[in-house]
Amino acid sequence: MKNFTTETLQQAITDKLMIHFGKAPEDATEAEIVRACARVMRDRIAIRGVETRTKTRKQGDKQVHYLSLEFLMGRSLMKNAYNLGSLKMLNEALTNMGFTPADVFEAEPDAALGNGGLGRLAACYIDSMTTLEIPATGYSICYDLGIFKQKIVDGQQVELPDSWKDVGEAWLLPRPEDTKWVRFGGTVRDQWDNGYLHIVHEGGQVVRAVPCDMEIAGYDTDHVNTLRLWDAQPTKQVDMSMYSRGEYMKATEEEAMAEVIAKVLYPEDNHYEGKSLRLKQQYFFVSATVQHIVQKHVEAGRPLTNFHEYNVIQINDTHPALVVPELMRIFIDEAGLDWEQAWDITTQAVAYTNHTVLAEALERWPQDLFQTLLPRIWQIVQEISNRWQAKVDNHFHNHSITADMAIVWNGEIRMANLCIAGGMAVNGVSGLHSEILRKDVFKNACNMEPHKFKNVTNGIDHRRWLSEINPEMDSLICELTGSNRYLSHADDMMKLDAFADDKTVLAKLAEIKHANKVRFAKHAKKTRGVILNPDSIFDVQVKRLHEYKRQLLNVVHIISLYQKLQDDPNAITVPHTFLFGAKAAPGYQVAKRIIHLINSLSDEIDHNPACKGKLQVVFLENYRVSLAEQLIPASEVSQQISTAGKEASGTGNMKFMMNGALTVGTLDGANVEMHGLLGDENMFLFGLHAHEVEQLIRDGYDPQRIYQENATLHRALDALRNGFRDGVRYDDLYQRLVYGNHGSCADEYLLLADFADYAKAEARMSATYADPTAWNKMSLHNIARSGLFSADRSIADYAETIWHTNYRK
Ligand code: CR1
Repeated sequence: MKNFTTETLQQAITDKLMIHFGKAPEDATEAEIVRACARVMRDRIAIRGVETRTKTRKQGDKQVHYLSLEFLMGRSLMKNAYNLGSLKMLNEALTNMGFTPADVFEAEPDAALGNGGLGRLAACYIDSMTTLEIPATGYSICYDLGIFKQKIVDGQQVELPDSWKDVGEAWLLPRPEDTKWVRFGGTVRDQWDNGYLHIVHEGGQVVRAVPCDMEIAGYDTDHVNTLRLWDAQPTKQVDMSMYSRGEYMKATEEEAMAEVIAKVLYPEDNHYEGKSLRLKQQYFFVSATVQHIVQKHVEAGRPLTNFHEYNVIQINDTHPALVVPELMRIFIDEAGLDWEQAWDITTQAVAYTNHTVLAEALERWPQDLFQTLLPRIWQIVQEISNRWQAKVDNHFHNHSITADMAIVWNGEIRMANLCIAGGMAVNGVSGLHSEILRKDVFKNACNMEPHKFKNVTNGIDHRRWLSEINPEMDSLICELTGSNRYLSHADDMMKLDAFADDKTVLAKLAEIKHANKVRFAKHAKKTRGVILNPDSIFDVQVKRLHEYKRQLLNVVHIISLYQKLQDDPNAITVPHTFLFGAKAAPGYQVAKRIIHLINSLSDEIDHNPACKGKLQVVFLENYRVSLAEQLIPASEVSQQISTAGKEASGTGNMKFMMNGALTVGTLDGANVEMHGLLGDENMFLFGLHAHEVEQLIRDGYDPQRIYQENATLHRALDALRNGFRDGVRYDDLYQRLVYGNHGSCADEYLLLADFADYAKAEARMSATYADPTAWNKMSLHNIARSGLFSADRSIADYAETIWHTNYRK
């Protein structure tokens, strides 16, 4: 199909505006123009989608089904125009119509159907699967409300609803003809029918799952994939007989119960919430998806015995783990296969990605809740569990190993063990993380079935996270590498290494960074009224707020700098701006206190004349994909300082590296691979290694000793107790670090143990910053070697080692 020209695009947008809103361009609001543009793009992609599906069907290609409770898509207008090769035309068309393109893009709400890394990863992966022309479908829930909007009021986080659909709906294509029905509760019984025993599951509540598809265009390809978002709707209409009897509430009860399933995304990141509504969400989208996949396979005229040769189901963490018993249910109850056949197919079709080793994030559903809500699935899970346990017993003859690997144990269903038993592959998301899974978290399972355990290091969509958001850098890379080939072959960026001693190139790099900083400063002033100094170091920590990510370590270090500056006004020679952005889960009190602390400190420093032009702390409200897109190209220092062994991979780290920021970080997650590419000389590494963390905890960690011995640290921590200008004291955080509180041991994440080394790394970083040539050279090496972290590479790894599908090379 021919590309848009500026004229055809302008005409198409004008037509949409008139048809949908009855408006001429000059009368349209920005929201209306966004919707009109989205519809035009959507139509174009939808046509290609039909062609892709026809081709896939004809060729009989194996399909990938990527299930995730989160897809953190962000904005789509610029992305789709970019992938369709129409971004330039769109900019011109909008300008011709009297709009400022940047304002139009800015008016699109983020589709924020995710919390953080896990959801954003799914979004990057669906882009790469499409670009690599793998027939793939993403499946999730069409939440009404995405992750909450964060407002800071008196230094504290307040959550507001995020209704993204008003405008965002323009991307969605409802497909009521593909509706599925999902049953909750009810009873299960056997029934004889013509000599055959049947399972009858009846009663309870049936919810309708209606697909709303978001079509995904790839880069430089006609291939289109689909992100299928299931919306929940009641089966029964409002009961008018009840209504007419005056029982208004009761009449709408079923309707309300169904709709609540797709109402809101759970805002916990890296944390398990054992709520019944969450379990309903999981089964709702899993059941609808599995029904759909099996139906398509059967409709293609194929026997179920070769299901796994044509389908692979990748589950993003354990949230979609019910895929395993749901496949079994459909194969056995609906298709009449016997248990062995069904299990054989299932265990060859499913693969599981683990994203965390944090104990509080591992899903374990209480048996009674599970049993009531999903009676038939519960029966199947029990049988899976019994057979698995027999196998384990037979292999190890060891009670404690049997207990460790059990699926149903002590009145709980352990979802990770279910995934290991029911799948053909288990992968971690970085080298270190996968090693920890093999040697520690899933050690016994790995002993029994070592072939299942793999690693696929995470990656990011470098077209969005570099080329699209940092256009000057994109031009420079194209110029230096001789073409734009790097967009589909990210390792082409390696060619930049050859320019490490080229003064002109280094100067150009610095110029681009500075211009990005100026642009961000303008944006921050306009949207938040914050004044930033573009001649200071932009030292950034943006990610979800979590104790293991150690924002508090950063804060304590800043306090120590602040105190140093009070003793000696010349202590800081390079002006330093620390930028934070983070949402805290609404129920995570400690995380909320840390946000409050950052704001108190920011206010304190702002009011201290000795800090003027030298030290500033800024908390950026409502950190999200679209803010990251503005901030990352302007960042110089990337803080990746989690306790070693805790951050499975990190993906923000990759985005910063790719945009030339230098990392201050621990040897954790994908930082380890980064260090392998960069060496000590191109990043600022500090802190305990994962095995040392283990060792220290085994030997008995004593933060009080460190507190007593390190005077700088002692003084900085004391400042927490005494509080700041705004009168707020942080004795609770002080207690948590030095003595432990609320049932937590003292300094669980070893901030004190790593403090001294962290301060040294920051000092090395500041000293290097004072030498622009050295800095720019490091920055260049970072960009050059970041190609490994392209999501295209990750997806190629999945295709080769787990999915066994073809892909565009
Ligand atoms: C991890 O914490 C990783 C992403 C994506 C997160 C982070 O280190 O980069 O997943 N884990 O793999 C998570 O959300 C539920 O677990």
